[in-house]
Amino acid sequence: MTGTFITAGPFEGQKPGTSGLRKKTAQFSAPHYLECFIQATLTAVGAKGKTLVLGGDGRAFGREAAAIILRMAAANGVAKVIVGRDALLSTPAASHLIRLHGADGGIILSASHNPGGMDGDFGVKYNIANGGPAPESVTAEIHAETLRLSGYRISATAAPDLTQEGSHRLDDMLVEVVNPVADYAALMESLFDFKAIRAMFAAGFTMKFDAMCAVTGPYAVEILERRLGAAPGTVMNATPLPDFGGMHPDPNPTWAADLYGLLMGPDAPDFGAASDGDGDRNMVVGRGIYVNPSDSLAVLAANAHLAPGYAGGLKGIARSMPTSTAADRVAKALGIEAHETPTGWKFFGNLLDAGRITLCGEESFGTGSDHVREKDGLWAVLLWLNILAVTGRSVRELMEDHWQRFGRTFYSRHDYEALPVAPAEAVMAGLRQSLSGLPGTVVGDTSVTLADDFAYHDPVDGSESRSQGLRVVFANGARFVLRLSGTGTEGATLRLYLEQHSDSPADFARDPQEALSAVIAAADQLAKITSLTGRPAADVVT
Ligand code: VG1
Ligand code: CO
Repeated sequence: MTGTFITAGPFEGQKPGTSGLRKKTAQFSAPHYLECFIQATLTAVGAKGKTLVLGGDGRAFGREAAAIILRMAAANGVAKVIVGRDALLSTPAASHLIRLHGADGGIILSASHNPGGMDGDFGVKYNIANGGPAPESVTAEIHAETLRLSGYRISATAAPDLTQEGSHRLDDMLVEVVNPVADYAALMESLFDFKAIRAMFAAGFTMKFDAMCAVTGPYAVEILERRLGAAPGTVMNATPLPDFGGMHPDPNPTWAADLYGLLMGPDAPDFGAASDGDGDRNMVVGRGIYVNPSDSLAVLAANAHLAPGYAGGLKGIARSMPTSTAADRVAKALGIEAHETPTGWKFFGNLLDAGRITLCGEESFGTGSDHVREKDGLWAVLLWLNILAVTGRSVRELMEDHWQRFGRTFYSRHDYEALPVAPAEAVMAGLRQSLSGLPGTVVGDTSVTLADDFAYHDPVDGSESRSQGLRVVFANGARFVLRLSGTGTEGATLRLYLEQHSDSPADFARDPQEALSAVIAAADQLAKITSLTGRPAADVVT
């Protein structure tokens, strides 16, 4: 060990949530706060002699944090760090670099879909050697270390200039500054039929991609405009900004309202998509038609074989528990395994590593495959484009074809954001207490068949994860799920997930909120959301 030991900490509350540790930027950048969390991470995973990947989504404090982490890595005996130029790496690109270089792990500087800037959020996530988010066993060890430590080790040497690609030294440690886009773009080119997509653009196909002033801008410009020939200007908000230009980089109809409005309006292009702060989420919109993320996973699974990277078919499909069952119906038709995991990408890692699944997804605009170990926004957009190019169908036609074949699974998520903690916990506690008595209870014109607190038994490593969300299933196939967000930094966010399947073509054109109205009412009756929170309606509906 080299460098200086600075006495500091421990800090309470450095417990990684659904996806790393997220706090207000002001808190993360306060003296010793980032440093103590990084020291806990380096100690917990054993840094000496290791190779790490480092990068982030360009939000405020990212470059400063990268410089601090490099000086700490050197002082903790790390052998080599591969860093994206300007400390930029999308989350899927970081996952790919870890795998490509056989690195031992990586540190991603992002609070993902949370707003950025000095009055926004910052985050740090540790990924393991498979390229995926650290599993609960590792994050628990990091958290335990945050409470044990008494300071951190840091080199006095300045970090190298991260604007320059190439090899640098920091004391005994090698720092390799790499182009953040090149390897990722090559991976995409190996998976998809770029020739067919290029021909589709050349024939007049139009699209808009909203990078939301976050990390996907440079990736999308390189891939969509330069390599695939989409018109210049196809990528909107293409320059990553420290505060994301004041945007909330969460690709959904509420926060990507400009793109959404464009696709629903008279001048709509053929296709629209958006990504989030760190590039792992995607929203897909066709001309006049919104594609629900759960449906997107199902449609991609049913058609993935049309892309060269998946021509051999799928091994299996996994979805998070609150994600709709639309993908299960595709798995059944394909005769492949279907898995249901807790919320958060870390739970897909073992299934992907074991070769049990090829595609996986979450209702929260996350879709991905075994090409990396993170969800991947641009990957999903390219798979959609590949399918559109090969079939010649529009997004609307593909959706309607899908519903004809598999039925339509109406789905919506209602978020009650920034609630005071007490009423949010009261909603959860109240429903949890009533679960055992619910089966058989008549609600509206149906009755409860199953009510539980979801527990996951990992079929690969045998680990158990309890209390992953309250779910209530009805005799008519409707279902609702209730859980608290693990990515917020203010109060509590309650997520209500709603689903109702129909095989009747007469239903397919129904508005989802209307088709779900009975299960929405049932959820409020059983969970008492309106009365306990005093909120008449959700803040964000997707
Ligand atoms: C949310 C989503 C979850 C997703 C997670 C990280 O978590 O619901 O599906 O994996 O964000 O996404 P939560 O605990 O707030 O519900 V990202 O793009 O913010 O890394
Ligand atoms: Co994200």
